[in-house]
Amino acid sequence: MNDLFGASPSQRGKPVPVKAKATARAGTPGEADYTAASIEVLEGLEPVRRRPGMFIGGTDANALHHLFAEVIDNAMDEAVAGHATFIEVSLEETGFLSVLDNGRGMPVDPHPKFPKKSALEVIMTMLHAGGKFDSGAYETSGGLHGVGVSVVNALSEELEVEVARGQTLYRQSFARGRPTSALATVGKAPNRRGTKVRFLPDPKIFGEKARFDPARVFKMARSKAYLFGGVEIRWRCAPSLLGEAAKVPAEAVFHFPGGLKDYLAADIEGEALVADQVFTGRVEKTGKHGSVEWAIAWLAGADGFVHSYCNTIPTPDGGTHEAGLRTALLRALKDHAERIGQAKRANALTTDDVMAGCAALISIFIREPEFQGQNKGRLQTAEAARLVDGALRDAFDHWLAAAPSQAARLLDWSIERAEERVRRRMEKDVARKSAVRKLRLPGKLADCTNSSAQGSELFIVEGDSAGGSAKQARDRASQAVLPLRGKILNVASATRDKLAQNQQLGDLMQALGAGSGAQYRSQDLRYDKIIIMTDADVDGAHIASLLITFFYRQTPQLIQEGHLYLAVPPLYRLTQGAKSVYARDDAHKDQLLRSGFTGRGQIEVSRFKGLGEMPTRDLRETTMDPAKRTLLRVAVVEGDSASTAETVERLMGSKPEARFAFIQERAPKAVELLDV
Ligand code: 1YM
Repeated sequence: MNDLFGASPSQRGKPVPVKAKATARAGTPGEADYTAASIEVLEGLEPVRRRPGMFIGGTDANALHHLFAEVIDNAMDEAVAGHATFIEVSLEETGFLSVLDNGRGMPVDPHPKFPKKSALEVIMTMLHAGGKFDSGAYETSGGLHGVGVSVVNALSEELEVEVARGQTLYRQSFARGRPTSALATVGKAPNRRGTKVRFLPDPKIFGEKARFDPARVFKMARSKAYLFGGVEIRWRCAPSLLGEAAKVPAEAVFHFPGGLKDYLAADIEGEALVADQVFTGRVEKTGKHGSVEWAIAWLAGADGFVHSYCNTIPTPDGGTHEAGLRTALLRALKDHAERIGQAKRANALTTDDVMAGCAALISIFIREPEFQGQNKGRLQTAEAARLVDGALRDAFDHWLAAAPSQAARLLDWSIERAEERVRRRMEKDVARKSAVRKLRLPGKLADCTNSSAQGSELFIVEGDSAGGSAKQARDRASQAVLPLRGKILNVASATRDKLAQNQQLGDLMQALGAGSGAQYRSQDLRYDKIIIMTDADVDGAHIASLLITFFYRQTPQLIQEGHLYLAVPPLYRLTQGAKSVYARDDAHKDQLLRSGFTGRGQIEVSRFKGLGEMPTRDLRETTMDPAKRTLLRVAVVEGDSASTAETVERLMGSKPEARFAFIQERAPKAVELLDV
């Protein structure tokens, strides 16, 4: 393992965004900055083994890979702080995973509070408060958001640490968090420095079959190199762990000086973009503020994504830095629209419209980040929003101004998304409204099961007993039945208030679903045919005329469009032997009797008192079955609408003398009346 400590500090890469705490504070570089006292010790590791979920969020594959994240994050901290230039990750056939860096090396001097122990042993065997170090002691904090490498140690069957520091190589071994050897000097380490942590996760915690997934570890390691362009990450994996067609190589070196720009390019390779240029940039640390790096493109044909990071730690649940990104992009785009005289068009834009199809990577480095949520996957630090918003808004302003045609394309594209969004919401509203309308159907209505109006029929019947018969006789799929009780209100003579309060007519309107008067919408009508089915007597005719008047006054369009019908139930049944026929009215009955019917024997005549007393089969066959029934369509004679209105008013209106005059005019012709 000695030979792994290859590079010297002089090989360090370009300046890094965040300076090490000690360097920044005391102005003296290197390992002398460390004071063991800055490690705040809490307690032993027993709680970690007893309740691992409290520390790493579970014991599943995610938790297992968190162990790796913790270790590599410590090495990344060292690189980001400017002390290390490369990191090596190797996955061994035995299941051991090792991470090495060429940083300062973990401190090995005696710990002031525990003079018998080295700082290294304290780091590895004790839980530490609020991060690895006391507040302000360290610029970045990685890993499990502060739980520390001692948690990895506690959950490893075996773990060994090697430190090359002060020209000397040290080693100490542990099992399940307890030292199995003292910190030992194992040799000289001239021109070498750094830390190596090699560990095997404990099968008692993660299960016998738990193994690191090479592809996942590979991706995590490569991601770190993208997130911090100043580090080189060397990858090695035992070939036996890789399948034959493995996409993961046994060895690789990751070094991406282009940082997030390279990362995004790899992520969206082959995708068509809305604007051909990618919006990238970085703002280095200024004063006490952190630094920001981003790469953003808009995909023309695919869903977008935002991947955010804080101190190279992924924040899959977003947080304040993502919020800053969204507001910056929206505001800058709206400002740009205003500058080019398009403010009105851009007015309706929201962050969702700008973020649709937006593929964004954002990485920030700040001191003492605070994470939130079950898995600590959300950044909470409020300052991060201001940091990102400030950095991105200016930069995006410039980017838009510098490339007007790209900016125009992006603006148009976002406005289209906004229009699409408004359209979708309206469609949803309409769907919701009709769902609500359906829900509020009157209780008396026995609706049909077909949801579409096409081919559906509504039978309006008089009274509950007729309603019961009609419900039995109907075809449930296409025929609905609404029973009304007794005589309905006469619309032509009622006041508006009375009309509005009338429950029966209210039920009818609700069942129809299309509204009335100026609000009538024929596309909302829930049935194709509205069939008035009243008894074949004078009362039935009166109720039918009241209903027709109602439709004529309230929903004339429904009549004009041919939706209103009258059913023609029979008044008599004539039986001769096994044969039955039905007669519509007296004239029809007489005609049948005169013809002598056709069968043999005496003809028996029965008069139906009402639909409610008609046997189900008879009602179905004579009146409701579309294949056998007769329907009369109610129509307003074309070209004569003025006289129709006049007649309706005369017969149904509020002046009884008009009706009386009508009867008097026609009295001489009323021969039949004497018959009753
Ligand atoms: C393979 C994992 O852990 N490297 C590492 C860890 C530390 C240091 C350097 C380090 C930090 C400081 C001073 C400091 C750690 N230090 C501590 C503690 N690689 C890996 N490299 N000297 C060395 O922050 O001041 C914990 S880890 F607690 F000592 F600060």
